[in-house]
Amino acid sequence: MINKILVTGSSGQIGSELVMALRGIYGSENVIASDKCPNAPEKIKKSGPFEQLDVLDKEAIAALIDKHQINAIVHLAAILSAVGEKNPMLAWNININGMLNVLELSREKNIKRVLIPSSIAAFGPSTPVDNTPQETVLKPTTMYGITKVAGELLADYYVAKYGMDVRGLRYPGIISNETLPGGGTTDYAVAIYYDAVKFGKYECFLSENTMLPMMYMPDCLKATIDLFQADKSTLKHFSDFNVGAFSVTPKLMAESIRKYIPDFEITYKPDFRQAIADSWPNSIDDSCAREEWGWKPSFDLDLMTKDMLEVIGNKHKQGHI
Ligand code: AKB
Repeated sequence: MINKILVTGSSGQIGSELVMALRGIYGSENVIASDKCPNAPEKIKKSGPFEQLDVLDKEAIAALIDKHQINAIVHLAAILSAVGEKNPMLAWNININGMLNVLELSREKNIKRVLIPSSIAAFGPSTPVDNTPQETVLKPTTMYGITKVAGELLADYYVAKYGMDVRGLRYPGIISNETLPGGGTTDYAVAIYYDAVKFGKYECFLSENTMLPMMYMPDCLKATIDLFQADKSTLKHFSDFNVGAFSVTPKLMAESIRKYIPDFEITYKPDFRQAIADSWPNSIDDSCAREEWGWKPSFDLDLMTKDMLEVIGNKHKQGHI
């Protein structure tokens, strides 16, 4: 039975919300949040255990596993695409060596289940762009993508060679209103909502028709937890599930925002992140996730826009942003 979960990278965009969701299911004391940065969000620190942890420090991870009698790990600590292109060796080191520390310790200490996300960044310019299949060409052109492909292969290797239970899903761009994303190419899709509320305008670092797969945080949490809890016997894949929700361009997102903020203005000033976005798919075929563990998203673009603007609008009124 899974009853003590360690989450790495718990102060990040996904971690800060996933920890709270997992604590709701498994009990606050049973979900150990950890992050390299000692300043965890207040709600994480107040609601349960938090430990400072650098995933490159294998001994420190081992000590935490022993201290808390961890038997499952959700490994979120990673460098994202844009930061990874600015510092490729940092991305390689954290994403590969950090992951190997988690996989090796999981093997040594008989950790029952490990979840390590991958990303649409595992795909590259030679991958079919529309309705990208589960099994397809994986030749990414970013260091982040290279680490994600290697990560998927490593995870499957540990499953096949050691009979371990390692799972993962290829996140699209994740949009949320609690913790800002850190250093990705899809970050515009969060910033646009904050700037729409605060300034009524946004300058986008991708061009207007750049189509990318995206997902709202409630669906991201659902996908992650559903895969984490899925009955192993139903899984044919392990570490590389495509998961989709909707696809969107900056222009379509601006139109969705104008339904609520009619004067919203968007301008475009593509930077180095355009080349990254251009190497990723437009849309994702997630039929394997649907068949093997019942994946089904709840939010489309307009439903998400309504919720994002409500939540961020309230934060703005209360002077929090
Ligand atoms: C990024 O933009 O780097 C991430 C991702 C798609 O994995 N959000």
